[in-house]
Amino acid sequence: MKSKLEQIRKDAIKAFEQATDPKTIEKLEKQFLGRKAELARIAKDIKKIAKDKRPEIGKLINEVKRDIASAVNKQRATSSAGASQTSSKFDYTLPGIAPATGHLHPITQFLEKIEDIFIKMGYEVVEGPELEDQKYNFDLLNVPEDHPSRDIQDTFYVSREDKKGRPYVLRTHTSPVQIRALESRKPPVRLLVPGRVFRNERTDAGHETTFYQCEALVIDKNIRVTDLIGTLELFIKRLYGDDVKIRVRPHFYPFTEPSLDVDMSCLLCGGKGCSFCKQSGWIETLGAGMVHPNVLKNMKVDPKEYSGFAFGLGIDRLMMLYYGVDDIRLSYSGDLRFIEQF
Ligand code: FA5
Repeated sequence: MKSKLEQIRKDAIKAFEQATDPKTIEKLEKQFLGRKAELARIAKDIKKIAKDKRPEIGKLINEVKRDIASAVNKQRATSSAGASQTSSKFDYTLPGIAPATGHLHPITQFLEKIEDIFIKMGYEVVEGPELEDQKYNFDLLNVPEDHPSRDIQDTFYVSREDKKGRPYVLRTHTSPVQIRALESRKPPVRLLVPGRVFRNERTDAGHETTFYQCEALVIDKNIRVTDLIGTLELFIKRLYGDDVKIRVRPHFYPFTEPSLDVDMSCLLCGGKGCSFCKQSGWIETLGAGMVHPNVLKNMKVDPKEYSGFAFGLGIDRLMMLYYGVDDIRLSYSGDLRFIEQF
């Protein structure tokens, strides 16, 4: 009897190990543990066994039942896990999809490079308002009300009015921050003013109605035009490398005397001429000059004691030359195919 029970246990465990689908498992369960199973028949006939052998055989019957039951459970668990894996549409082995993350706009990234260069030269970074009082945007910068140079910066006005009843203006350049910064500072100063400016422009590859400038202002004793040109040359070379050429032209700005415009060789066409540089091989990148004595006076700085230089970089154009972008309008298009390249 003992060997018979051992054989049932062996057969049952082997059968369950090979069973993969739930139906076969159910059938085998009935076959080995059901009311008509051989094991059930042996248990029923236990009284026919000699009395002294009954406890041992009874114990073995229970053990075999328990082992077969655990083989049933084990096989059910394995087959249902397998079933859920094969029926699921989700492939756990595929690489995940990285969540979309944003990054800084190329103009901001580029501005940070510029700030780094000037901070290393000892400049302090300051900011000012985008909606400006005409007093700061024009008057205190030595631009009289009826002066034609206001027309060059023909621009956007809003309904808010200043004390003289004139509308506020979306600032046309970062220069008004020169005046604002000197309201709370005394020379010597070295300031850098990054910011957004606005002009009523006809847009093309090199002109936008909204763009970025970065103003620099240095006031100290004995500051000369050679300090200005040397600073600009050092800045441009640190940014673009030693091979880039710059060209300095006389210009007129009411707030500087003398005034200059500084051009850079066009890095997009290598100086041959393209639509960005209007076929000239040069890009006008910044305006500069020695701070006009009237402006120093408006800053409550004595022009007999101090002198200074200032310049206003056109960040968009410098950024375009740096990265090889050939149309300024791409920067503000919101087109992700452009933005995602940086
Ligand atoms: C000014 O805005 C002066 N405030 C600069 C200055 C500061 C001169 C301090 C002297 C002392 P200008 O209008 O030239 O100057 O503009 C300066 C730079 O801004 C230009 O060289 C050009 O790079 C950029 N810029 C001007 N207009 C546009 C525009 N519509 N789109 C893109 N960049 C422009």
